[in-house]
Amino acid sequence: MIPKTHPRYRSLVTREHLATCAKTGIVSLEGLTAHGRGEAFDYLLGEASTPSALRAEKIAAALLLSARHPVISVNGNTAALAAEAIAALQQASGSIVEVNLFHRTEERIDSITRLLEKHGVKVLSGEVSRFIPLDHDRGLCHHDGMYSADVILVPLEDGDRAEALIKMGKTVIAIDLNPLSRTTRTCTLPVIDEVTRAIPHITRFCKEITEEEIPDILSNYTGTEFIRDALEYIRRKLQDVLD
Ligand code: PTJ
Repeated sequence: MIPKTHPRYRSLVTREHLATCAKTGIVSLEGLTAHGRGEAFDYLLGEASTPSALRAEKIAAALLLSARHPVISVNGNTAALAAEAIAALQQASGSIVEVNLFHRTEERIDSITRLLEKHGVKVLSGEVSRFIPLDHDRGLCHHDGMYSADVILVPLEDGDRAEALIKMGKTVIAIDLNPLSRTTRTCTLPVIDEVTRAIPHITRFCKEITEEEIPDILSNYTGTEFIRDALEYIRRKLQDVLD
């Protein structure tokens, strides 16, 4: 049992939860190592949403609200960590939710879908095809989901799919704690924040933003500014320790 008084209580409980989800196949074993990498960057980012991340989350909300066909792509880690939060974001943004896995098996698709549905998410079902030109199973998606989407939110992406989706002309919002990852550098809008903080923030902004505000929110941003901000934040934090 993890004592509530432990200084790293939240982190330990999250790890325990992910380990349990790995035993049931919701999270892949590789997903556990991916989480560890995320935790390391979260440490460097102060384990809190930076002002820059909050600005990205507001822009993400505006992109989803103004989309013709917004889609949220969910993998094992995201479902395990944020199923309830995804239900709230789906409702606030009117997005379609599609399960898309790197380590794809039909069993994992089923158990992740069931977990999401238990928390109130409406999950797109039916046939998938290799609509995304990739050599691995993340290329499999639904015609009425990602294939038809104009804006796609991809939490904890594994890299090359963001690039393929951009080439298909889509606007890609990534949630990824690693400011140097290929996903972060390739996507349209990197949200450099922890997924369980980022999704509720985007949901809150979806509820707060008015239609009139959207053009202004979307008028002036580049993905690289959020990468610079995160790296600068980490640099200052390290400098404080060294001084
Ligand atoms: O469930 P599957 O089969 O689709 O597999 C999912 C994983 C996560 C294994 C797969 O997508 C993968 O291998 O991802 P990567 O390439 O390790 O990338 C995941 C990125 O997410 C890394 O840059 C991590 O820093 C980041 N990350 C990990 N945990 C979090 C996170 N970002 C935000 N919040 C987190 N909790």
